Parts: sequence; C-alpha cells; structure tokens
Amino acid sequence: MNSAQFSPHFLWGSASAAYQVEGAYQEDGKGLSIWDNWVRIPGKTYRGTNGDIATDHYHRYKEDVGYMKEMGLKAYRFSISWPRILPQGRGIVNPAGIRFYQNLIDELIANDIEPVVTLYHWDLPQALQDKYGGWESRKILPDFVNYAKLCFDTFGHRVKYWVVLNEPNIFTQLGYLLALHPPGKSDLKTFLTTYHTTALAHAQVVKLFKEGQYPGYIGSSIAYTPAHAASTEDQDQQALENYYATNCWWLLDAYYKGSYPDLGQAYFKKVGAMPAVSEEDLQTLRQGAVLSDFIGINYYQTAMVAHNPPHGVGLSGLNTTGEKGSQKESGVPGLYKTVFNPNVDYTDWDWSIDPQGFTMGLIQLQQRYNKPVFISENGLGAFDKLEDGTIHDEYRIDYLRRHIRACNEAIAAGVDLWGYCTWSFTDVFSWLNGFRKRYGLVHIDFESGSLNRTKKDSFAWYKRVIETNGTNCLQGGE
Ligand code: BGP
Repeated sequence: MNSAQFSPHFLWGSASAAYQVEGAYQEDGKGLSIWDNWVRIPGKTYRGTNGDIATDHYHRYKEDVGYMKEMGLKAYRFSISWPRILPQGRGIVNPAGIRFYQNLIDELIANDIEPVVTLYHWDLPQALQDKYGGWESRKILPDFVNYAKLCFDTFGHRVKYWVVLNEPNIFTQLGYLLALHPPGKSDLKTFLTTYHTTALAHAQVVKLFKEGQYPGYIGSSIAYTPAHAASTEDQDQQALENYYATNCWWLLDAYYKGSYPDLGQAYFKKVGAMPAVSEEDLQTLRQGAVLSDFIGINYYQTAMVAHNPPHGVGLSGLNTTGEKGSQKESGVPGLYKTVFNPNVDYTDWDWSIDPQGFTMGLIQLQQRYNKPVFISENGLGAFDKLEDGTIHDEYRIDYLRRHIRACNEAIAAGVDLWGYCTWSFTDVFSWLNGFRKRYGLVHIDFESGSLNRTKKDSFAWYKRVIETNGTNCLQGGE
C-alpha cells in the first residue's frame, strides 16, 4: 500500500493509568477504589501484586515529565483517579487530589506536552460500589456526570483532549462475565446491562461537554480486537459475522452509532441476556454518538475465529503467567471460538502480533463510523532484561515500528488518524500480570524497590519517531 504523511499536528504520545502508576493509594485524603480492595483478596492478582506504590508517579511525576520532555513527547495520556478527587465518589472534594492533577497538567504544559485526560480507567470509588453496586446500577449516572463536570470545570481550560471511559468493554467483561476484575461476577446479562450503562454514561458526559461549550475534543477508548476467519468455509465465515455482531460492533455501535447490531440482538434475546434498552436510551446513545469527536482505540491484537458447535468450548480465562502457549481456546457455543492463528507471531502472554490486522481494523472503523480515530494505546508486553545498565528491547521497537507503519497505511487508505499513544510511557503495574509484564519505554526498577528510572533502547528510537514525524518507521526507515 502507498504511504502517506503523518500530519504535522499528529499527536505522538504515550499513556498510563492512575492505578497503574500513581501509588500513594491512601495518601493526602484519597478515598479507596475498588482496585485497592480487590488486590487484597488472595488469588486475585498475579502473586498478590498491587498498585499501592506502583511507580510512585504521585511523588515522582516531575521526574517522569522530565523524561517525556527529553523524548519530545507531544501528548501524555493519563487518567484521573476519581476517589483521589472525590473520596466518596460524590460530595466533598479533596483539594490535595485536585492540586496533584493541576500540578501534573501545569508541568506537562510548561514542557509543551499536550495532556490527554481519561476520566475513568477502572478505579471506581469503593464507596459507590458499596452504596449501590457501582456500574451495575443506573444510580451511577448522575454521580459520574457530576464527577466529569468537576473535572471539566477544574481542568477544562488547560486540557483539550478528553477520554471519558477507558475500555468499558474490558472492565465490564472482566468484572461481570469472567469474574477476573472487581466485582468478580459472572453473568452474561449483567455484563451486557452494565456495558449499556457505561454507554449511557459516555453519552451523557459527551452531551454535558458539548452543551457546556467546554473547549476541546471528547471520545471514549474501546479495546478493539478485529478478527480473521480461520478459513473460507461458510461455517467459519458465519462465525466471523457472529463475532463482530456480538463483540466488536456490539461494543462500538453503542458508543459511536447509538444502536446495537440486529444479529447480536437476536442472539442475546434468544439466550435471555438482552439488556433492557428503552427508546429514550437509544436517543441518548445516538446524541452521544453524533457529538463524540473521535473514536479512541486501544489496539493490541487480532483474533482468529472459527465455527463453534452448540456444545463447543465456552469462555476460558487469560494467560497471566507469561508461559507462551498456555492460553486455552475460548468461545461462545453455537457462535464462534477463537483459535490459534498460524500466520502471526505471539507474545509470551499469547497475544497475537498482527500489524496488518491493525490496518484492516482501522479501515473497517472508517467504513462503519466515518469518524476520526485516536489510538490511545498500542504496545508490547514483554519480559525485559536489564543488561549493561539498560534494556535492549529491539523486539518492542520492532512491534511499535510495524504498528506505526500500519497506521500510516491506514491513513493512506483514508483513515483520519489524530494521534498514537504507546502503552506505556514507563513500566507500570499490569492489572493481572504483576510487574513482570513490561510495556514501558522507561524501565522501572521494581525488583530492588528503588523504582529508579532507566531509558530503554525504545526510548531513543521513539524520540526519533517523533523528530522525524514517523518517517523513520516507513519502508526503508530505521
Ligand atoms: C489495556 C488497559 C491498560 C493496560 C493494557 C495492557 O487493556 O487499558 O490499562 O493494562 O491493556 O494490558 P495488560 O496489563 O493486562 O497486559
């Protein structure tokens, strides 16, 4: 495919999330989040690891921004911890929490780095979980809208890019279907109902933002896993349709079309799991869809799907050990199952590496939604080894280079791509995988506890990407 230029305003960024980097989990008046409690339940996270301290970004943010400046980063995507600024989720505001984010934003702007702020990256105030079951109840809607309004009123004159929710599909699926995230439930209808509530939350917050005439752009970030059929056989092709109708398009349509796919509805009605969706809800979703400025996409991998008979495999857990090949087949009996893709490589956590699938997925988005896209996460989780005082992460450079090239191909094909954030800037706490699954361009010494920062080889390489506006990634580049 032809290559295009990245626009001169392209946002070359890198990302993090509050719970995964901040630490200081009960400092300066912060309330507890559902993750602060979840990690204390034995067996829930890899070897009981937690984000109590994480990278200590709360105290070391200036040092981290210093590295961002050195790299020439154009945008830093981070999330606000809701219970840090509203310890009970509503009501009394914690001034120290506000100050922390104000300082961080000031520091970024002083260094010419655009803050991209996520309102919700999974750390719900525990108080709201206790009060009415968190996202399971529509009572969360006014609380979330008030929290968003507080953020817009407080930070809106400095922040131009807002991500309302991070991967609502993942936190609801893992929280309400696979029982791997808080609150650890497993029920299809509860998952779909909760997801629907997140879509309403997105739409209401987008409306508030637009009606309040806050300056800037707003969207939410969905974890998008496009798929290939395992063969050209009709049954596998049908499985692919089923996958998209109950998965990708189900999730994205709610946010960016304001509806749900018919084929998916037919299936969920058949199994008695269709959530209650009123005409008023759909109207709200449609308004949210129209008013959203961009589609946030977190892309890591594709799936390969195949026919799965009515008594075939069901959902399985995730490889959280890093033992390559330990991921089991997973599926929905009668609809589809995901199978090993012989055409691509896999990471140690069995995530497929498929840059071509990335281009394909971006083109599908363009065709279906015709909206600008912002890549809010993309990166490689790996075991990194500290050697001669640094990390020679050629494998990460290779992954990122190929994915940036894939973005370029998508742009050449007509996709309106606003920016690209690597996941993650520094190494972070990986929810279910502890500290061994590293994504950063900056290494953190978790082992000794010093939390010293060391630039990896990928740091200098990404610096060049930014300096050359991506041209070093294109065919024939470094
Ligand atoms: C996304 C999340 C991030 C991050 C990333 C890598 O789903 O938005 O918070 O963790 O995936 O996932 P993991 O840490 O599970 O490898």
